[in-house]
Amino acid sequence: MTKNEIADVLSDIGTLLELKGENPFKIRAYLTGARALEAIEEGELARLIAAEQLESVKGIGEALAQKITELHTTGRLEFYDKLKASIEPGFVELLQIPGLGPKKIRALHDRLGVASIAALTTACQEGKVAELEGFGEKTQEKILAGIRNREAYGRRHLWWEAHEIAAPIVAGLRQLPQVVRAEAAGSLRRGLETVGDLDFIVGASEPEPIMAWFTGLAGVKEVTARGETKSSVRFEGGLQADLRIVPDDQFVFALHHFTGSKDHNVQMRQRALARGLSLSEWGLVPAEGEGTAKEKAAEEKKKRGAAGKSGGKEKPDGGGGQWELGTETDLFAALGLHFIPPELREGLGEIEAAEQGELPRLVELTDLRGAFHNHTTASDGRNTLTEMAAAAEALGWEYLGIADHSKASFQANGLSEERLLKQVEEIRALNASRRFRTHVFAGVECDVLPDGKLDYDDDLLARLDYVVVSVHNVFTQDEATMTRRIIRAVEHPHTTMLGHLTGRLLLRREGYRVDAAKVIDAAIANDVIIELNASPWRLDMDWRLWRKAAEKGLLTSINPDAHETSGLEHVRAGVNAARKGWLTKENVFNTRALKDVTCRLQAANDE
Ligand code: DGT
Ligand code: CA
Ligand code: CA
Ligand code: ZN
Repeated sequence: MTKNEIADVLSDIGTLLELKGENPFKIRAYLTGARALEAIEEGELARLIAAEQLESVKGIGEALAQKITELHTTGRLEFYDKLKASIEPGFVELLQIPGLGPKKIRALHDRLGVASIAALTTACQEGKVAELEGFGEKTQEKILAGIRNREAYGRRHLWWEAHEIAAPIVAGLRQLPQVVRAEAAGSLRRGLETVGDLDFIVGASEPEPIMAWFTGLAGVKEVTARGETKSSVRFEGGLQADLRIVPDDQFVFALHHFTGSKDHNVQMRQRALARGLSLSEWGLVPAEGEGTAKEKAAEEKKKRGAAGKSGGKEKPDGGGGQWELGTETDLFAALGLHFIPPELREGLGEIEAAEQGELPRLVELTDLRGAFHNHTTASDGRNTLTEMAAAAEALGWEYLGIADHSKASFQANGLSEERLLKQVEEIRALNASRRFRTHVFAGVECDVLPDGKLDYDDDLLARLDYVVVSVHNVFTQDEATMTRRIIRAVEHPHTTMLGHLTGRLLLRREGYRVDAAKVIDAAIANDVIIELNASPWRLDMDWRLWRKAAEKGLLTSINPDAHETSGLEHVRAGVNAARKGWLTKENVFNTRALKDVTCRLQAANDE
């Protein structure tokens, strides 16, 4: 196990012990141990364990050292397994409600006998929770809202989490000898920020062994349907998945249909009908009762033939008039369209653009050359500056922007002026040492105070390479006040980019109210970048706003907001969102080369 995985286990133990009402000193020892572990480097941990010197680290005592060693060497901990098994399942569920920590759950249990979400709902509705000491009306309302949100969102899952389940399944399907082609379709393929269920499409001649493999997957909790060519399963964690197996000559039609979206499909079918064709998940055939269908189809085919592009051909027997198309590119071409990337298939004008050859050349993951807005152990990150730099180098990035929290974010261990200046020195020294090929930019994620002022003096901000400004508190302001507050921060001469525009947490928390159009205009007017926060649970600013904003001239930066080395890879989720927002490489700041980035940051500082 890595040090961050071990730290997760220790924090988890702390939470579970607290749920059990254990001794607070014992609980704190685990949390302190987790923090201490995060602050040392991976290599250092291995060395300390080998030398049996873990106890020399401040915050790690004998008992903890032993547990860390066990986790590090075996990846397991008996004590932890037993502890987990001893907790009522309803308790763990209660932890998922925002605002409910172990202490409150304990109190609810001891004083009201609450041990499940259902019991808690009743207790809230009867007003009993509000009467408890340390709770009150407001807390009760918040808990109820949390439960309602959970119900409303409960059936959807973050794209990232769905992808982590789907990717190995697609890979596994492709390994099966009967499988010709396999793909994950649906909202996952379209890169939507949340996913309702997974839709696997397989082209194969012999479905039975594939079905058996799929329904027998290790993570499958329940098989909800099992047919000859279609099965549905539910995984641990509640995500469901449909598998459809079709003869390979239908694969393209099934893939297109089940990729959706529904709106896109409706428009595609209308387009087909207007050409005398009928498009469905089964194929593309002349529409019934349409005299000119075949002629129109033939005409279209001739055009495509002249363009010399696609490999589509009619079935040799020609009997049913079924089109045999090898790829989605052929399918689109059969309807006179350029290939439409799945991310754009939302029925928002992509078909018109594809007809006119005006689809954008969408930004790709490999276009990124670095990323801004990343945290380290200096604030609330879990990897040190050098670990983050090493990880960026391993990704082949030319640069990495560090942006730890500012002092007003005390709950995230925000940096005082002195600590920030010290970090800037460290970064300059790291760059000078040439230890990594990746250049590190010294920045900060500076809190926007409730009145729109920034959390540091201008003199200090001027010494940084760049400044991300973000709202982290007082979310309850009305829309006009919040909009004024953010615009004031955007207008600050030292602001380089605006962090997470709305502060939303997908499936957990709505964003604060803000007039996005006004903020976008202010950002453009002040040459400020608005980030596309790529954290899988943020993806903020929302993709639905990007197309228009970019047309007006807004620049974005796909920022992972990484709090550990693995978080840097979240840029992939950001690229999905950017693509859904019709963005090209030119719209994204961190596709630029190091020298161009340096140039722009310096120019902004000299103004
Ligand atoms: P999700 O699962 O809620 O995140 O969203 P999708 O888009 O994956 O939706 P899903 O799983 O219900 O269906 C997959 C695709 O199948 C959907 O995007 C379009 C297609 N589809 C499903 N039902 C219909 C329908 O009633 N009409 C049309 N035109 N297409 C449908
Ligand atoms: Ca789906
Ligand atoms: Ca589905
Ligand atoms: Zn933030």
